[in-house]
Amino acid sequence: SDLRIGIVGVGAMGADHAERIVRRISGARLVAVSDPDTARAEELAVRLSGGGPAGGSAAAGAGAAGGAVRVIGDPLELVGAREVDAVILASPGFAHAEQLFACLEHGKPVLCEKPLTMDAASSLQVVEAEHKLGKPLIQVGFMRRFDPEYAALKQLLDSGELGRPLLLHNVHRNKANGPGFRSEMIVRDSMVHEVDVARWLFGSEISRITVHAPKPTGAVPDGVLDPQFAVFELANGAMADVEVFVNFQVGYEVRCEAVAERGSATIGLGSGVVTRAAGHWGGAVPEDFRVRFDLAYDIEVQRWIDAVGRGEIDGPSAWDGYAAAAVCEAGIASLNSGQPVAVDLADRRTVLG
Ligand code: ISE
Repeated sequence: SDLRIGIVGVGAMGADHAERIVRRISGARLVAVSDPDTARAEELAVRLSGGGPAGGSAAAGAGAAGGAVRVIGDPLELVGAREVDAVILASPGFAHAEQLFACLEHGKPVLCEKPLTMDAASSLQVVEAEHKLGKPLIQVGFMRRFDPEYAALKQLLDSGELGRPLLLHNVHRNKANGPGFRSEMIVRDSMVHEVDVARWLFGSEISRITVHAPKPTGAVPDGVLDPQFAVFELANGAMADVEVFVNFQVGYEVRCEAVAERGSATIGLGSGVVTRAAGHWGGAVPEDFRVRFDLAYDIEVQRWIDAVGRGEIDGPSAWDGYAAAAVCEAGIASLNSGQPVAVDLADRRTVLG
């Protein structure tokens, strides 16, 4: 029978996941949502109750394929609710720690959007609490691992065909973000993706990070450092550079080139459909991550649902979330000091036994 999903936080990402669960994912059904903005939660619940692609009202939907979606004010009550089998956390990062502990307490599998938590210490507590249960329940929403282009790049590097990977060049641009998206968030919410990508592609922890800030774009308020340019030094000797620019104005662009001993490989060139017309040639630039990583999210969530059904997780773990948090914490320190900062990472074998 279908896994009954509750979603905490129905802003851009949570609402996108809600649509995905209702319209595209098999083996799962949306039963509850929670959001501090009750009107937003109510609107979504009404729109998605009943399930099918045509949508329908909550009343009309009762008894239809998807069933009704309940709005639960308190996110911790949603986590504990009897009708919720598994949880998607799409709340802001600062709310994650408490909600993750509630998921662990109730034994509920959880797909937690990044960042796992706001700092390394609380992320490590989450890792330890999960480890004590003896069963992994947490998957972190590093969706790029499920993007077919990133997955192909990973496969190519792992095949050894290009020899040993040496360098990774990353570009990560957003069209725009609100003035509330401060310098630390650019590290913790945006650059965190490259942190995970570098660790994952190269199969090594990041041991040192330097985050430089060029003179900011005029598109941000005083005090916000955008763009940022970071260098990661990995424990295996490889290095990665990252440009993160979250107010690029044009659209969403994520690119990555891996350089190995006998070749290089680039993904994210965005040359999907190229048209030639009226004296121009070109294609579209995606508006944001929901468009660019649409398929990655679908694959991520479907594989998560399938794995939860088997009592497993099938993706980035709480440890991956913790390691990324430790790197971002060092990254924020580096942004403030202008100096390289060593990453303080607990010993994996000591923590996980
Ligand atoms: C957002 O939260 C994401 O996760 C996107 O992938 C990233 O590009 C964006 O900068 C973040 O704000």
